[in-house]
Amino acid sequence: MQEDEKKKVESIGNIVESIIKKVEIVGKRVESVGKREEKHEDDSQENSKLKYLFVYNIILKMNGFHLFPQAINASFEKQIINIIETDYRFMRYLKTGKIFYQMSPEDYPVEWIELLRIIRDLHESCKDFDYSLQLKYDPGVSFSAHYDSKKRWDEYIVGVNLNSEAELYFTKKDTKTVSIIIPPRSIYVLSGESRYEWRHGIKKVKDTRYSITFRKKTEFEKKRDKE
Ligand SMILES: O=C(O)CCC(=O)C(=O)O
Repeated sequence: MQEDEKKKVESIGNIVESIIKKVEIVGKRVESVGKREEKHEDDSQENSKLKYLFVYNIILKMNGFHLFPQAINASFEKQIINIIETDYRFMRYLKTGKIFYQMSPEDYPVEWIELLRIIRDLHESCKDFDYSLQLKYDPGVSFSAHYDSKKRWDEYIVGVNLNSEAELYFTKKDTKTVSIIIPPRSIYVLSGESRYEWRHGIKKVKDTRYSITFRKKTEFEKKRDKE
């Protein structure tokens, strides 16, 4: 590479790095605003919903990623965790340390129906989910970066983050990793670029964390189900 080309690449690298730093700072600010707001938690989430959607979409410049902090209230969160902890119908233990079980709509508890209603209200494209995956992360457990299968799942993937905050990170070849702290009781959406162009993962959690991800099956997956 020519010397001046190298310099250009370096200076672009510096710019990207400074943008990422800004994203991290904004992420921390959003988090602390979130914490302050939790103290005054009530059921009218309309304002914060719009604010967070704006911050993440504009600053991250990652098309298709949405984060909705305080999407559910603390008592509903407790109810959901209690179900995950006590419903052993489908429980499996993974080598990675995660505990997980999958569900189809016919097995959804009523709370899952309510969750789907909340999700639909947050984002109109998040509907017709016919698969849910429950995960429990003990402290120190992580989920390495991956793409969710295009073949098996439709575009919109929704994650519900419960009990503790988590660091959700995105990686892409030749691009610096982007990390976002997602607070407990938040809901995130992966679609578009954030779903297809970036791999996502969860860094080792500090405290026990639960997540539920909702997906919509593709025709391929529906056929596979029947076999
Ligand atoms: O626990 C999470 O929020 C992430 C789960 C995930 O990435 C997956 O199920 O593919």
